[in-house]
Amino acid sequence: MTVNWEEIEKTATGWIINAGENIRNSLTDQLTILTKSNPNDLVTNKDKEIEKFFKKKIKEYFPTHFLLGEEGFGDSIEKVDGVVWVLDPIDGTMNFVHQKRNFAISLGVYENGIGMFGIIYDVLHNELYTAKKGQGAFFNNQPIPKLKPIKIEEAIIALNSIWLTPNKRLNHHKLSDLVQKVRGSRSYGSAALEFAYVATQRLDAYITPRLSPWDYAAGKILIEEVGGVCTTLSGNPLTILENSSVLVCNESIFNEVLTEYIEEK
Ligand code: 2AM
Ligand code: CA
Ligand code: CA
Ligand code: CA
Repeated sequence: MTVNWEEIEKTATGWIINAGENIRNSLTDQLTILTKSNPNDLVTNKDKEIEKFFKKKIKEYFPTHFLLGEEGFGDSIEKVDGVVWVLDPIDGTMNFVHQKRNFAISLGVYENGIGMFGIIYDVLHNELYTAKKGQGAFFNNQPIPKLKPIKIEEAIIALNSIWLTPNKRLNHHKLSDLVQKVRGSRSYGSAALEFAYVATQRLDAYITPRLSPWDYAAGKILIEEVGGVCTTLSGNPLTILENSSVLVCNESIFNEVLTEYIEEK
């Protein structure tokens, strides 16, 4: 099967811009809000609507491709073979519901497990991050420069403050040491945007013990195209087949962050 990546890129970008416009035009509409795994894990009718829109379009335009989507309207994927569209229709649903900003549509298109094209659309700011394997990363179609080395004392890192409290996944004392060592810490509540911020050097690292493939499918391609690093919190590669912990990092501080400050339980 020969894949026309230019066509995928053009078509997917058009669909994402349309979906974003749809969201921006409906921000004052009444949302139907449901909870998923716990009372703070939200999903709305918009998340589902956008994923269904992609499902319909992909089946129509690219019938041999698969869709792996957060809301479950896509295919159940057990192997990485073929072309898989990994979609998070709204990344940062809590922000979407409560703040009406700081959420994104995230799409990574993979071929046989390799990330080929990634796109993260910051809907409220109308800002588009794209990446093509081996051809660089772009912010609103302008090339994003390669990441410059930094010192850990001057780094700004992103993490959810819950991981600084006693928890079952990470040694929170070590992470607190990191927060004290670096220049600043932030929490944006959208993994895709946090990837995009590390890729554009607004952040220098993002640490999270629990993400799903649709949270990082696009971000992984973006960060690798600017010379950044993205692994599990054990330093292993990420796959689109299972949930994972994630460290996204400027390469110059990657080893230090991983070995000195991260200890998984
Ligand atoms: P979501 O908004 O698409 O669910 C919030 O810190 C970040 O973690 C968001 O990118 C959010 O994606 C993601 N996330 C992954 N699993 C989650 C869960 N069980 N509950 C809330 N956010 C989750
Ligand atoms: Ca969710
Ligand atoms: Ca998500
Ligand atoms: Ca989501």
